[in-house]
Amino acid sequence: MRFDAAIQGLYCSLAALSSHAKLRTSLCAKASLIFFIAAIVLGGLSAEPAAGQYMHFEMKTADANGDYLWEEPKNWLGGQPYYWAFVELGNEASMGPVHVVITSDAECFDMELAEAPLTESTTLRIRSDASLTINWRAVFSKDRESWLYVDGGLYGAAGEQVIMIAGGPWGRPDLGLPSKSHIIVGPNGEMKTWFIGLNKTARQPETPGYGSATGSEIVVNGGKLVAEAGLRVSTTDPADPGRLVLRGSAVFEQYTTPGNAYGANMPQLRGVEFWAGIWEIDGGDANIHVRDIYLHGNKHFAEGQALLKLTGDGVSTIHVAATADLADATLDVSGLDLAGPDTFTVIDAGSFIGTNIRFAEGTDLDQWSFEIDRPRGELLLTYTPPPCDLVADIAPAGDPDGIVDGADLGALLARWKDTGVSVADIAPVGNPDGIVDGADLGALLARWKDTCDTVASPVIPEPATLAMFAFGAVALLSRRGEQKNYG
Ligand SMILES: [Ca+2]
Ligand SMILES: [Ca+2]
Repeated sequence: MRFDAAIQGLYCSLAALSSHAKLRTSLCAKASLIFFIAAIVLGGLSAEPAAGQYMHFEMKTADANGDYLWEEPKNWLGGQPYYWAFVELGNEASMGPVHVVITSDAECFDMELAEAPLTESTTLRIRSDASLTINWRAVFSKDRESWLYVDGGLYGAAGEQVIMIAGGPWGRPDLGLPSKSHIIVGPNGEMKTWFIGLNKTARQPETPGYGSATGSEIVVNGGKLVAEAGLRVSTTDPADPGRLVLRGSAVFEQYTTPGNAYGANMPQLRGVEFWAGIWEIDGGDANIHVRDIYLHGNKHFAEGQALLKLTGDGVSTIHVAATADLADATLDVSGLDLAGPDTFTVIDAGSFIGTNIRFAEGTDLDQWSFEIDRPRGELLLTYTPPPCDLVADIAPAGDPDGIVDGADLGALLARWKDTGVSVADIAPVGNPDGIVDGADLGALLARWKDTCDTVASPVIPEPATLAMFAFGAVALLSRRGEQKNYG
């Protein structure tokens, strides 16, 4: 860290011990002031802007879309890139939401997004060819709901313990709205910092000035998320918890020994922590390598568990180098659509501490089971598809293939007018009448292209398809009739 930032960092470190955000900010701002006074006395930077200017980001004029562009560092603070600048995007002076696009490599010391009540729906986008580096701390949605799109890079300065908070504890109860942050990392986007917190809940409801932070989320759509020391998902309302979503080939990494992120009054980090939060992994292609995970109930209230939600057509393994503590967790597989019977490694850890995990309510236990292999440190999920029971799936004979198609139609027609016990006597369904006739043909066509997966919602063939098969059936039956006549 450079010298001037070190001075400021000293003040900010002292200030960080305070639980009062404004005090922290003002102390840090004071560090800026002291630095500038020192600089002026030394005669080195007398032409630089006054410290007060560091509190507000000077955006360029809005473009045709009404978006403000953060094109070059020189566009803010009098022509110099100031890595110690305090940037507020959406503050008291905005009198409404702002929409900012970062189009090149930018840097600042501290950032607050949607910092004041009128800034609801503020957006910040880091373009795919741009980056933003934070040198100390960022709070996205400090007061109000905001959206941050990371199509390029969002970085905490390398070697610094930079904290990024999504959903600050300053939500204004007077508006009845929580601060809520949405961070969306695009396919080529990368968010990398020392520590990430969702829905910071340092204050208790009885604390004066209490604000709620709920529903914040980080959605990684195939990009990369790195929280070196840890990521903590918390909430002030378990009915609207925070969530981390990994989609497609998203990468998620956490690897250093956790430290103490929030200050002296906060518990030690436990790597990747979910306090009544949702961890959703979609698609089965995510690449997850973390040091520790901790899935727990609500931090401040009795209700709520952490939810591990697996969706899509595959299961990604959570690789945990050290310990997995499933202190209080629910496993939701209702959104999983797997091809066939298989066993998947959901968690591959060095060891388990707690193993208090259960399926979500309503899970079909005939299809799903899990096993915790403590010696191996693995949570294994087994899927058994429902038995294939398609009334019209009669071919190949003796070994039906799970789909109602032309082979089944052929098998039925080959048994046309059979009486007695016949595999093709399928109608009336559930109470066959001992003859293979038009009713059976109709029952089969009504289940055309049914598979075991679609048996609950039969696909009705297009009228043209039906007509074609009806024609084919008549022709075939005619030939059968002819054969009979000549046979
Ligand atoms: Ca079949
Ligand atoms: Ca029948």
